[in-house]
Amino acid sequence: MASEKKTLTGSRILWECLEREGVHTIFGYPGGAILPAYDALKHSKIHHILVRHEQGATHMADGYARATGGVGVAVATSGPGATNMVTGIATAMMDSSPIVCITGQVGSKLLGSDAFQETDITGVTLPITKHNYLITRADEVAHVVREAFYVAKSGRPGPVLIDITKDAQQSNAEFDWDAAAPKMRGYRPDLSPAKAEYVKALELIKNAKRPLILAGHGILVSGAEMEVQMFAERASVPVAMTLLGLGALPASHQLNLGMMGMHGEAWVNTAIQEADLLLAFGMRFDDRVTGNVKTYAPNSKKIHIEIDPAEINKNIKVDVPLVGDLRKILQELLPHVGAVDRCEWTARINELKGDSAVRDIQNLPDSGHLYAAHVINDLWRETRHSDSIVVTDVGQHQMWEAQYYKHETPRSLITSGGLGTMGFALPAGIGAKVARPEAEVWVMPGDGGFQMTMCELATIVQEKIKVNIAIINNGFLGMVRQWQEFFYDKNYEATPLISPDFVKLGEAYGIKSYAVKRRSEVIPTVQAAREHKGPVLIDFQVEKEDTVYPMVAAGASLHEMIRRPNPLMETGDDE
Ligand SMILES: Cc1cc2nc3c(=O)[nH]c(=O)nc-3n(C[C@H](O)[C@H](O)[C@H](O)COP(=O)(O)OP(=O)(O)OC[C@H]3O[C@@H](n4cnc5c(N)ncnc54)[C@H](O)[C@@H]3O)c2cc1C
Ligand SMILES: Cc1ncc(C[n+]2csc(CCOP(=O)(O)OP(=O)(O)O)c2C)c(N)n1
Ligand SMILES: [Mg+2]
Repeated sequence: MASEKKTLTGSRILWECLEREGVHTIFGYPGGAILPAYDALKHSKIHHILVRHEQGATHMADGYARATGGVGVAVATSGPGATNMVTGIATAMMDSSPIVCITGQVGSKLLGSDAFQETDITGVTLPITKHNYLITRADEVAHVVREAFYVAKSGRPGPVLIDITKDAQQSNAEFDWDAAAPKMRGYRPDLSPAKAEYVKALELIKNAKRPLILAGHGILVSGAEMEVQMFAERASVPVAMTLLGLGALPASHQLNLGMMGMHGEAWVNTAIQEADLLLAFGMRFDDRVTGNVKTYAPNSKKIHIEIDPAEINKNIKVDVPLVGDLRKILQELLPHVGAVDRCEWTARINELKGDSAVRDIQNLPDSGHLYAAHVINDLWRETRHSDSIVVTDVGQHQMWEAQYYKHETPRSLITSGGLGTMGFALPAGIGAKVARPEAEVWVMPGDGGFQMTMCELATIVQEKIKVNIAIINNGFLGMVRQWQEFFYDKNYEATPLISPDFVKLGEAYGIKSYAVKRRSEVIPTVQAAREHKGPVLIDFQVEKEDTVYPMVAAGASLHEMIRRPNPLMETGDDE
């Protein structure tokens, strides 16, 4: 669009800037302090999706961002509308997801007077946003919005909040898009390593006998999937994945070892402990990944490629930090990386893999019990050749999904990793489907997490959003029950959970709904859901007291994993 100056209200400038940023859909909930902006939507092409709770709006924006890499937008009123966004903002912050949250605020003259629905939301969200702004004048809107989008998506992405007073929305200002271009002198998202660091890294790579790539979420953010695969193949380096990195390298790739960490594969964790060189690509050594840091990978040198300097040496001391964009750094490294024979190391890893059959649940005979692993593995087999996205909630089902759904493509798993936010799946799944309407979206919550945001079923119906919902219903807050089983003498305090009849609930919203209790029913029901044009809800009633194996207990060393006792004795009920 050609640059021209025109006089508009702050509200109209807001939407016009969003349009120019490429936004076509926003997720929100109105109220008094944001009403001028809602009123001005009539002048805009932007589609507004009415959510049922502002937390849902933030997770939808987050799901939208994670499905595409673009910026998701959520809108709320002041006070309770804004505070309802806090969990979603913190979720996006922990997982480096670019969202922009716009909140109405009381009139600028009332600020600080405890006016009706006044909350200092910039104060509240200061530690959980990458940056936030309070706008009190219409002439600030354009440059703040442009800056907010730039900050949200550049460097290490993250959430940005814009709080706009009611008078700033209502009053007029001259709108000049070009003049509002971001100019941020102190903000440097484009760092790159010094030449000497590259030399040191290449030396370590050349001399390593037992190297491992730790593949993280930064690969997806950077769009470095190809470069990582080329690096791994050229130097014959096996690859271990973080939860948020899954899909960065196809699960079926021969160098892909699977997930690391607390519920990762035992052979992956042991390989990390035995490695002599760790190449951390866009991952931040979360405590779910390292176990006890004192005993973490004691014999290895470490190269950390990471865009955020604050992550270097934060959890794990590294030998060579390469600070900058992963893709660009790998492009620099690749021409200097040569082929190396790693027969011994590969043989050792294959030996470690040898005892993995204990988790091969898919090949167990049908005992009449329905396990979450069966459901997830069957869902994977049915959807593996389509462009599908699974959006999980938090808990046992999340870990089983990571273990049994083999992600072949980037951004095909969307999950809350760092904050572990229950209630994430349904709204984030809505956001993902809005962002990628051509994709087949499977929302996979537990019975606990689903009940935290199930109000968004109405959003699905009102907006005619085709998602399939696979509730993994075990009658428990399963992951907490598992910790009680292991560490609190099976004292199941506050973890047994009753739920409504999910089929009736779905039907009350006009959603086609099924209950599945037997393994033989899984595939036909998944097929029926895929064929149905509208949204579908499936209540998978699985084993109540199943356990996620293997597991590193909190504080234990990474290789000290609790293993499945016997594949045929899954639960107390079974014995
Ligand atoms: C119940 C539960 C159990 C869990 N168990 C496990 C487990 O067993 N295993 C596991 O792996 N996780 C597990 N997690 C998830 C874990 O908590 C972390 O969220 C996850 O390990 C983080 O992965 P990451 O470091 O790859 O991603 P992030 O936390 O998103 O970090 C990505 C890093 O990449 C950097 N980055 C971003 N963009 C770029 C770029 N362009 N170039 C370079 N760097 C970039 C960022 O600055 C950041 O440091 C679990 C979570 C829950 C809720
Ligand atoms: C908002 C929130 N509250 C509490 C927790 C702690 N928590 C982690 S997993 C879990 C149980 C989840 O239960 P459910 O959704 O049924 O999934 P399951 O583990 O049974 O698969 C709880 C309570 C959390 N992660 N998020
Ligand atoms: Mg449950």
